[in-house]
Amino acid sequence: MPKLNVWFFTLVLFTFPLLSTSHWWFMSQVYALGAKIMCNNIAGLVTYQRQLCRENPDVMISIGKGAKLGVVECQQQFKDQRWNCSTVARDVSVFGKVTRRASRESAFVYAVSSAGVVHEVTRACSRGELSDCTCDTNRKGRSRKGFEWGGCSENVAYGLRFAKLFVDSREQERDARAKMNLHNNFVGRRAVKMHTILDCKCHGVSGSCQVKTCWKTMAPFSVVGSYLRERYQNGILVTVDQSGNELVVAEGTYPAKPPRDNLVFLEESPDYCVPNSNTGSLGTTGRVCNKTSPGHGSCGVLCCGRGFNTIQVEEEYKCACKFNWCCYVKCNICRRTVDKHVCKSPEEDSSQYNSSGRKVSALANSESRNQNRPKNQSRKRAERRKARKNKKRGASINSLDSDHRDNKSL
Ligand SMILES: *[C@@H]1O[C@H](CO)[C@@H](O)[C@H](O)[C@H]1NC(C)=O
Ligand SMILES: *[C@@H]1O[C@H](CO)[C@@H](O)[C@H](O)[C@H]1NC(C)=O
Ligand SMILES: *[C@@H]1O[C@H](CO)[C@@H](O)[C@H](O)[C@H]1NC(C)=O
Ligand SMILES: CC(=O)N[C@H]1CO[C@H](CO)[C@@H](O)[C@@H]1O
Repeated sequence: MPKLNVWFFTLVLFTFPLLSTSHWWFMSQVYALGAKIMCNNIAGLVTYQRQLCRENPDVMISIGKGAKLGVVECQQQFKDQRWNCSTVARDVSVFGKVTRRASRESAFVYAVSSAGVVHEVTRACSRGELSDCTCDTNRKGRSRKGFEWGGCSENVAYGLRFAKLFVDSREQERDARAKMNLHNNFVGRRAVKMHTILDCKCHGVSGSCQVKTCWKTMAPFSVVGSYLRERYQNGILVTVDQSGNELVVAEGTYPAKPPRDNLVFLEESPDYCVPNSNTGSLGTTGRVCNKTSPGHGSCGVLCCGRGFNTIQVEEEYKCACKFNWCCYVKCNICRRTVDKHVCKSPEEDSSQYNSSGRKVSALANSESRNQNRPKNQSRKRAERRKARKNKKRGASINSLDSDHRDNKSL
């Protein structure tokens, strides 16, 4: 039974078109439709979640937005990795089978989505969109540090409480996986709490700051995302202890609880190099990689040593920009052809493997890519010949480009 996934998916889909429409318009729809009907139509909620939904229909939108925020941040954090947090369209679960496995990646997905829920619920509260929540009323009057509390201090406590109630209530089992999920949800929620910052404004004659008012606010969600990414890297393999009640570090000499701010997982991850329907790995065939990067996103890492093909794609860019008085910049759209490097499929790389599927040469030579594409090779050669000819005639093949560049510097 895929936990998290179904409600997660429905909420993401459900709220996706709303992100651009007016909240109030949507809320009126919710009330028109009736909270009961709405809540009964979100697939995959457990009984307690349906109850929370009916009692707090306004919060449900933030939960959906929070789940979406988590997905977007996950994809941002992992865009140059073998596992890129890709979602699987038309699967009832957003992440396909990845989250069914108790892997490090699942740990991240749980943490970042529960963090997203805290963030969005708290934000909605600050914007006055939730009937049941106000700005943090404890932050008023004079602070110990001598400034005045003002504005709206964000009520992270409310966001934390609601996210815990809603997201954690999915875990109805008492097994190791449920414990893993609860731990990672906690890490995600705490990440938001840890990254609140003080925002201040000065008042007084010519900015003398005689009076300073401050309020608590949440850091941009990308800060939380980067923090959780680091927690992912320091994730800990755990197992349950003999009593079956506690998660303990798997590779310890004596049973030790995992540190509470580390993500935990129960199963090692696949390498995500080749598609595998059991693990939810999509493989890296066709992924765009960076030929010059030594580390993340490099062709060596992303293509798993299979090598890459170089393709030419046409790209649009702004050119011939002119500054107009006053005050805007007008540009043309130009096109140029750029080289992109995309990972080979295992089949294309078959020469590198012998019959038992083992790699023959550890050095999957990236230059070998040329052998597979004699056509493009010859085309390129022809282009080069043409370029040389043009040069002789005193005209650059890039004459169009250089014109634009000249305009730009005017
Ligand atoms: C993520 O990886 C999958 C599988 O290789 C690929 O289809 C998808 O385009 C990738 N997404 C991004 C944003 O790179
Ligand atoms: C590729 O990696 C290099 C080195 O890290 C970097 O300077 C360059 O901007 C990257 N290129 C792309 C297209 O991301
Ligand atoms: C395939 O290559 C591996 C590694 O080089 C080697 O150990 C293995 O014996 C080879 N198998 C065959 C059938 O050639
Ligand atoms: C592998 C590769 O780059 N193939 C391209 C070679 O060029 C033709 C057009 O001439 C493209 O269609 C191929 O995709």
